[in-house]
Amino acid sequence: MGEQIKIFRDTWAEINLDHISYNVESMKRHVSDGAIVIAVIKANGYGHGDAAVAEAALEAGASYLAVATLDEAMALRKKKIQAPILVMGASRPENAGDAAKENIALTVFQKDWLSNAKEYIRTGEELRIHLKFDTGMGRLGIRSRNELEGIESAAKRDGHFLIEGVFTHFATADSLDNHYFEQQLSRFEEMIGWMEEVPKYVHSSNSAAGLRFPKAHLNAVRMGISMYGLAPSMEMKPELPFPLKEAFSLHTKIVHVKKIHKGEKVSYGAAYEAKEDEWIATLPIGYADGWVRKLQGQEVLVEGFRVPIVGRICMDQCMIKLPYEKPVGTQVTLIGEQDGARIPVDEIARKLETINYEVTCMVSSRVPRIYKRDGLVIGGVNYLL
Ligand code: PMH
Repeated sequence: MGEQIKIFRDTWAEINLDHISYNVESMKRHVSDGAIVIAVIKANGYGHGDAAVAEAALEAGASYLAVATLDEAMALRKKKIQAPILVMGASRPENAGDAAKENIALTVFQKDWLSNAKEYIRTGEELRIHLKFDTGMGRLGIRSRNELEGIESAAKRDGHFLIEGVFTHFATADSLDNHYFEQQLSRFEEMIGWMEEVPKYVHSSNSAAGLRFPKAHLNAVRMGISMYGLAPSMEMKPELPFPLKEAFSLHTKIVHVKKIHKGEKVSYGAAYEAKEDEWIATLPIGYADGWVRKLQGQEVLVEGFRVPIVGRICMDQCMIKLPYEKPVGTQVTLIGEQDGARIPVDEIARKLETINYEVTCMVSSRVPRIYKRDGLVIGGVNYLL
């Protein structure tokens, strides 16, 4: 960061790193004594950018990073991120040596995996592993005492592995009905009781459990969506223990403006027809940027006023209807704040009948990310260049 970023296009996502810091600091204060914050930065930091978010989170008090794949962890190492990293998804045993070499911890839940993996770890090197328990998510993990004992003893017998952690994942922590969450937590506690030795990190909480259930903090909380300032679910919003500050915003600039006459058409299918003389502006953002076709009709902000997207969204462009003429170069905000008005990520999620997680992730790598601190640009990434 700090270097000048080259962008040849007027569409960009802006990431407010002060908000990431604030969210992490708030969670750090909120978690139980002695528990660490693991910053979840998989999927390019939920679309915000992996390295920039990692640096901000570590500076604000997170002490561990988590990603989904070994490639994501390797990408962070390449960007000189030195903090401990856990790969939470499945990795190939053939890559155990690559992970050990880069001091990346892998998730393990099969005994066979261990016997295959040890062939790939050089003598003198040790792979840190976190055992994953399936307590009810039904995705990855050890389910029985038999499996656990087999894996734990195999890992301990072999000098290539260090069991650094054990974890599980909640399926319903963001739902106000706590029944299934309680069931999963009890099962996790029961399974930990089966271990010969409890490892250094015992973790179960995602953002929802981190925010709602101190008893599930154990000694690490995996903070994903709330770090980005977004609530894990709509129903949880009224009971957040501290306010969250959204970090993501999306902007573009008008590249063309024209007046069209009553009856004239706009975009593919000629499906939009002017009802009167109308000012139509073209924006250089489309579905290849993640601004998907279903967002037709969604409003955007121009000088703090809401105006609609009209006609079909194209691959690289879409059109909006203006109340009156605006010059080329006028900034348009698709997500975030402008002149006191605001389009939150959740509004886009609602329009798309999805969750906020999906919205920031879907803004494609064609859109550069710009990083701001104290309102000033301090760096950015253009994934194309
Ligand atoms: N831990 C694991 C194992 C996860 O899969 C996730 C998010 C988190 C922690 C962080 O959760 P949070 O963002 O709610 O804080 N995983 C996913 C997922 O697989 N789909 O959406 C979010």
